[in-house]
Amino acid sequence: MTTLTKTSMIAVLTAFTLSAAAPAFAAQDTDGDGVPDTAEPLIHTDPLNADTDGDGMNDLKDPKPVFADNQIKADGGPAPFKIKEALVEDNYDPAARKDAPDHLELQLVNSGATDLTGFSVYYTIKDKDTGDTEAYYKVLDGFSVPAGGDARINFDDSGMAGHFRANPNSIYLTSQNAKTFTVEVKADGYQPVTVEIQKDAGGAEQAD
Ligand SMILES: [Ca+2]
Ligand SMILES: [Ca+2]
Ligand SMILES: [Ca+2]
Repeated sequence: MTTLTKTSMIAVLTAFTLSAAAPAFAAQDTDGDGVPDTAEPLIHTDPLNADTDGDGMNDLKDPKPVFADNQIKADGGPAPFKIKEALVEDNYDPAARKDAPDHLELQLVNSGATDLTGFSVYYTIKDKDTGDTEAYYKVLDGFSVPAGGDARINFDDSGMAGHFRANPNSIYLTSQNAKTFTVEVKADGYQPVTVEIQKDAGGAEQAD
């Protein structure tokens, strides 16, 4: 009886091991955050970013993986820059001279006498119908705005300078509803500058 039970258990364990090994590919976790690639879209997180909202807590441990607290402090002197243009649709790619897929794009103009560096951004995306809200914090490594000049921040993951990764499973890209964006931009030493952007219903679009 004991032997039979033991044999049965081994059979069960073997079967379990085989079945556990079989879906190993399906359970691939590219960014190593403990959330399988196939599960990331279900919780609206990024399969290529272990900390989708940028709050320092990885997607598995984060109780709100797409809602970062605002880490931008309202301290410093008056900002010598302003947000001249803010887009979440109808983007244009000047290099390729054609429409670009919809993404968050900000044009910053620096009216000061020194180059600005040390930028960080906090932005929220609110679904106007459901009220669902996402919030992201990002330090813009390598981004600067020259004195007396301008520069653009693009959240489109194209890999070019001034372009930063955005969550592909955000409600911005997965829902057709109209949305409100609030954006707060800060340069080290200066107070943040904010802007609000409205997005029409219809969902974010790929360029033709
Ligand atoms: Ca993952
Ligand atoms: Ca992730
Ligand atoms: Ca997080």
